[in-house]
Amino acid sequence: MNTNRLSKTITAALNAQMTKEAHASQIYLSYGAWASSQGFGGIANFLFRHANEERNHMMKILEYILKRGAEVEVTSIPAPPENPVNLLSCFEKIFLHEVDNTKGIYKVAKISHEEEDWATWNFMQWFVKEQIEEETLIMNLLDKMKIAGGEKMSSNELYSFDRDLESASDEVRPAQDVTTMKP
Ligand code: OFO
Repeated sequence: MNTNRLSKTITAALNAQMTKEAHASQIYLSYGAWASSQGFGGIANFLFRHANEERNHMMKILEYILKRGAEVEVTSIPAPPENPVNLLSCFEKIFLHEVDNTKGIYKVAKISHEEEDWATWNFMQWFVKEQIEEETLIMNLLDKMKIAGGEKMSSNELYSFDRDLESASDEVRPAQDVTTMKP
């Protein structure tokens, strides 16, 4: 008896999105390492925490695929892009990565809607909401940086920006605590 509750198309789309979340995690990880090497310990900390968050998203999709009786396909992750040239470009690049990830999520949501797979459509709504929060978070940081002078931020501004991110709230929870019911 076949107990798989996901179509081939939706399984492929979910697996692709799972890899995209893993890629997002690698991007945050590599930018975090870059920030740390530039002396921005607070920003590095923020980016490392976010790398964990993206990994949790990857796990959330993996668990969902398994829960629906379909097959998980773990593939290689594309390498992160080159390091940013400065802090402003770091957050601009992050914003563009988030927008790209949002597009991936919309794609899965669209397919689930077309297939009338309401379980997956409902599952994807958590990600739709999460992307709004993430885009807003980065947008706000970009606004702060622009107000503080953008590329020409003074060392004082850079210092307080770095310090602010060090103490920003940390909502990352270990992957094993994150479930579909308790995201
Ligand atoms: Fe997975 O939330 Fe950002 O990209």
